[in-house]
Amino acid sequence: MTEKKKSVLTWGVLGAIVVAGVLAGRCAPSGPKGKKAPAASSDIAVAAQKTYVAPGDLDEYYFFASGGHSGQMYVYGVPSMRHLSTIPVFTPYPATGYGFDDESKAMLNGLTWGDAHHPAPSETAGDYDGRWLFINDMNGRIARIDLRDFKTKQILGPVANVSGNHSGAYVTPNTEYAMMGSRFSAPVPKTNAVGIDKYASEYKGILAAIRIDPKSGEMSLGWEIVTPPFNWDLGDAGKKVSEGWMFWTCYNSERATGKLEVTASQADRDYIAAVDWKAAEKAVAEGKGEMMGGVKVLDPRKVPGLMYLMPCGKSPHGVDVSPDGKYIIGSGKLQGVTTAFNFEKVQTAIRNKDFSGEEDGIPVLKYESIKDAEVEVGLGPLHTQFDGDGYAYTSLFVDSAIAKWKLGTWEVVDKIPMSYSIGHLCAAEGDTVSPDGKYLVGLNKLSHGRHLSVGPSQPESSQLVDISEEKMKLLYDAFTEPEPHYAVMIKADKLKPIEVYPKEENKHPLAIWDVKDAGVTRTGTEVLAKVVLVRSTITPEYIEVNQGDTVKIAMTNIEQTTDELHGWGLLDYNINIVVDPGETKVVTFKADKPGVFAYYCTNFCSALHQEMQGYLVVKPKG
Ligand code: RUQ
Ligand code: CUA
Repeated sequence: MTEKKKSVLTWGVLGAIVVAGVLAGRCAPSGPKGKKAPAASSDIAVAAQKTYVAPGDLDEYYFFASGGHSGQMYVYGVPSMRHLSTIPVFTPYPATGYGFDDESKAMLNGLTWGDAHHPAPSETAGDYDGRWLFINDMNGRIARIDLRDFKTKQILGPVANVSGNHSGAYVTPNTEYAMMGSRFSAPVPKTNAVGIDKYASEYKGILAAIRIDPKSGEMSLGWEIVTPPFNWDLGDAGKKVSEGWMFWTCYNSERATGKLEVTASQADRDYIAAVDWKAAEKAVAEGKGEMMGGVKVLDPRKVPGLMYLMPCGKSPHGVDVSPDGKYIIGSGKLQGVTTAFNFEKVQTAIRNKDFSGEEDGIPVLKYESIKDAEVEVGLGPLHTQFDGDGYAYTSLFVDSAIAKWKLGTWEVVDKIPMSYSIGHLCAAEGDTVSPDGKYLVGLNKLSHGRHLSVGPSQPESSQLVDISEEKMKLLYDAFTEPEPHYAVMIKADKLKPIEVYPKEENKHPLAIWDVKDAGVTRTGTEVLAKVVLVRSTITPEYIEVNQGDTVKIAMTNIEQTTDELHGWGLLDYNINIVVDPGETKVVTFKADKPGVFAYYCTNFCSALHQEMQGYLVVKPKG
């Protein structure tokens, strides 16, 4: 915010906010059942000022939250917490026509939902570089969103052998790989339908690396590692001193089946896997590994030095590497402490073969030898993020709070309650080599009573916390649709999104830029209609085909003006295309229903938007 704007805020808006704050104090803000004590009016005024983004002003950060089983990604601005956009990824989205045109339909490949969990921005030298955003889907898939236009460009998978891909899409510090892993171990290959009674011996876990082309971001199969049938949960890539290593948590190291909340809680510890991914790369290059389902699978027994197990509190969830790469933070989900493992000690233990056992030939490092501290953060530590001043922030699900603590001295310096039941948290660039501090968002699992009631299907609450000072301060409650599991916050000036597709970049073979070129051609029973969309006409206004024809409509929006989108809706054929300025989209369908059907522009585009319409006439057979 500029100084000038700030002073305007201080004397103008802030005055009004202070009054509002005093009023709010008097009327007691409606908390759950009205029992909550009102915040001091000065706190409200400060919070309001810190989150207020004046009309026309822009937010400082992009906040990308996964949409869980909605299959989408939500985009917010921080600090306003305004919802700016929804990026459809694994689910068709009529609002942008995603999943209706030939290209996006092919990408979804018949699936109509996904469970999208953990977004991971591309990195250069461990810092977000603003190019792409990767996100995993439980169904063995991973997607790449291009941050130049905020569109999903590629979906890879379902990847062979991976089952219940929860433990992705963590990227390595120079975006060499995005990761995957099986949460639901299964026989490999899955078609080998061995009964659950053979779980402990015949079912396998898989950890997988997806290769990313450094220029284009194109993803391809990398390699996989076969593991005991643990449930691989979350991960993080090593950075700086630990660069070249990848860490993953697991639960159910008991290899149990049935009621896991009981059966998978027998041992005192589970594990964090430490994988030397550069060694994996080398082993694959040397021809080690077995080809299974089109991907090279490494067996850690045959590649010594590839993988180690770090004992961790029972059922850990997040594993998070500190900005300098020195510490690996992991917690038993039901414990009151989180453990800071020391990467150097891990290396020493590996060198000295300081092992406490093994699992199917994978050495287990001695807990006492690799841990630096058990930090008394509070109950239910799930996930840790960092600021730029050497502090860590751990979400506490059971305590419903966030603990702030110091790396190195391990003292807990502050705690703030969350409403309610925080899952993950997201600090500004908080998992990079240079976190910004400033803001943190608590992604809460429950929101009851903190918003106008919308019936039983309740939104989730995301709470914005100021972490710029010693004490954390709650600034704002925002609400999202189900179900953000994880989020990332990127400095807004790192992204340079385009607002129209430049005409000269459109290389689509069916693009046309002049209404004179619009029209219908026929080859046998195949009809091609080249269509121009521009205010306020769809040219041609009339398309005639015969019943049974295969109709391909290629439409180009020839606008080069910001926000001038046009749509092409054909209700009777369930077709809904949205074309951005400068873009060409194609839809192919069989004209199997005879009759007269109107098509029309679905996006409000001009005073004569309503006139932007036409007719498809399908002449009956015979
Ligand atoms: S994540 S909270 Cu913890 Cu994939 Cu769901
Ligand atoms: Cu074009 Cu409305």
